[in-house]
Amino acid sequence: MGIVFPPTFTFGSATASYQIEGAAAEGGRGPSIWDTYSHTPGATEFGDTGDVACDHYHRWREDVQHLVDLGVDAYRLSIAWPRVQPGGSGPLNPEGVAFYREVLTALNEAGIKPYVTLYHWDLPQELEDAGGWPVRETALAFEGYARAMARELGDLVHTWTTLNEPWCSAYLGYASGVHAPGRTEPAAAMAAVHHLNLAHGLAARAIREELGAEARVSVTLNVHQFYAASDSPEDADAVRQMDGIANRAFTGPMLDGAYPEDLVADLAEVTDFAFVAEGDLEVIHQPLVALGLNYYSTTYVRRAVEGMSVSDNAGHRASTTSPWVGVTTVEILPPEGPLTAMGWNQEPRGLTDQLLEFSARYPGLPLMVTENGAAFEDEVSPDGAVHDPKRVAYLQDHIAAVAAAMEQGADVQGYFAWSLLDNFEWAWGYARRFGLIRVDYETLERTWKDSARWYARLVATRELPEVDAVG
Ligand code: PNW
Repeated sequence: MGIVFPPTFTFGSATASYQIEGAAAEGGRGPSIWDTYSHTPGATEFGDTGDVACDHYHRWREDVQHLVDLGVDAYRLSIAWPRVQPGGSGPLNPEGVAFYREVLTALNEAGIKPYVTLYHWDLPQELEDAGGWPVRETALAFEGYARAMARELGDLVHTWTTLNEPWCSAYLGYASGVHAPGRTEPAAAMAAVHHLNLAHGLAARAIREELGAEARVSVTLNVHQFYAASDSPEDADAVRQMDGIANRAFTGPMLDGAYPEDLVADLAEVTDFAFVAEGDLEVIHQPLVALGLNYYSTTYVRRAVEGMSVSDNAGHRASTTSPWVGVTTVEILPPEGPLTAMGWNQEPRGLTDQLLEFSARYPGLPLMVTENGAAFEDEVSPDGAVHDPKRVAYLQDHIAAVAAAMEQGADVQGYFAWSLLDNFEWAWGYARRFGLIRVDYETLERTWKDSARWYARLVATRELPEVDAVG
């Protein structure tokens, strides 16, 4: 018999607004930084944009039916801020709010718990024009938006997630520039880190002010799971430094109430942290019902003499500017083993380690795996079936890794497969497919891959079957 998950464990799947909705200029939606960026020549693979994406805006009923057929307990979706508040502040767009009310109502009627992310990277363009995340006003605008959503949708949302992966928003958006808005300003990226942290705290507080102390509020981080290339103290220090800039820059203020001293010292030549105003750290340090972790792969680092590799295992398109602000003497080793189509390694033990490390460091804070999955070059059989054994093996091994952490005492409450559908994979456009369900971008037809059938069986039985290891 395989591993059995308790009935209280939440199995779900996840998407994000810009990656699936399309209808970019419909229903009163305003432009976001991803509209601007994806329409900039050379920014995305093949010039792909989210103008149509999976056309979920028009096909959402069908997609909810797929969730029903998968049998998932929960669905993690995000709200497009410019769809509900086109300018990022000021009046709401009733048509946009009505769209999400309809979707959320259908989910509730189907018994699927909506996990709603307020920010999965589609910042209203007007706010970027006024400075974007490097300026404090953006965090204040986010508080207003979060409060408005709590009022408008609070009766329909199971769990609120303030931000998705602020690491990507700050460092890919403002340091390496491979994500919108495509800026390459390391000092501004650090200001963005802080204003994203502040936005999280302000939003968490506002949601509880609107809905009561028992409102379920969380945040999702892409914690990088670093390992040292050797057991030398130098390489251990490389891990410490990378963990500081990548992970503790967020977990420090959010979970411990302060920026780590070693991070502040490491960044002395980049920033003096003058953007931290009196009282900010108290605002950011909010109680959470759970911490969301998005996990895909591991990263090996070593201390280098000078300069660092820009082949940084991030699976994004080449940039000459590093996302690793202030880091000049760390080298990221090339990933090893069978890689996914993103060029990411497959190392499930990293997920077990990460869950155990967080449960040891933050006892009493439940954990949720809010994204996990893999892109592979799926093949469509002549009969139309999509056999994706590598994705099945990846999911199998990583869900087993979650179970291993739980057996060792980690309080993991759920797992969301990324993604429900093939979708707009940011800078990679439609050239990378993460879906359980295939999308034909000509016809927009949805086809279940083998992994979708496999996942539906897992959700129904709660039992992880034995399969071959990752190959
Ligand atoms: C996450 N990196 O993105 C996002 O939350 C999803 O929207 C996305 O589709 C998924 O993972 C797969 O990529 C990331 O460069 C994008 O390290 C880039 C990186 C990490 C996560």
